[in-house]
Amino acid sequence: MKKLAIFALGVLAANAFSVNLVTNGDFEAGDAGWTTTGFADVDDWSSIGGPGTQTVWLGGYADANDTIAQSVSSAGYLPTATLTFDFYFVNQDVAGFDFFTVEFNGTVLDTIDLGDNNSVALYGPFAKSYNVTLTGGTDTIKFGTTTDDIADSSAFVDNVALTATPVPEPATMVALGLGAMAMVRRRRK
Ligand SMILES: [Ca+2]
Ligand SMILES: [Ca+2]
Repeated sequence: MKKLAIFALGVLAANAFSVNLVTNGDFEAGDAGWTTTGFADVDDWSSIGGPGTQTVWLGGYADANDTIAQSVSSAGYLPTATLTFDFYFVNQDVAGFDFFTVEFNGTVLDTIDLGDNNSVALYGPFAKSYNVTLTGGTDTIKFGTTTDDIADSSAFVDNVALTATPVPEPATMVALGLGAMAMVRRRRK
């Protein structure tokens, strides 16, 4: 019973204090907080993203190598975190030469083939979610799209969040412990 109570409090604490470390993850402030290369284009793609109007477009032209990245400080946060975002793509290829990648601290978390049936159709939104490990220092989220020289597929990203949990303060730990003990005592009466 005591273990259960402490576990329940721990879960409550984790949920109550989780925070998003990403700045301007919905791109409504343009590319503020983000670093872009190539022709990564934050603009009004309200027919694709949302809520809001601003979304980032990667690819969509020949020999594209577009990236958008953001570094955040994870000092004071537990290592276990979740990277989430909304993903859309326009398929415009016949042989799978256009790719979207998700990287965290230089490690590729996912590679998505954007082209294999030349449908020129919009797919999405797909709610993407990845478990990541924070360093407690600086962590970098990066999205990229590469295309070959014909049939130029596109990727769109919106609503990026890196959800982390602060390391509990000693005072919080004591309070949780006392709370758990109090719960156990009440149950024993
Ligand atoms: Ca947006
Ligand atoms: Ca292509």
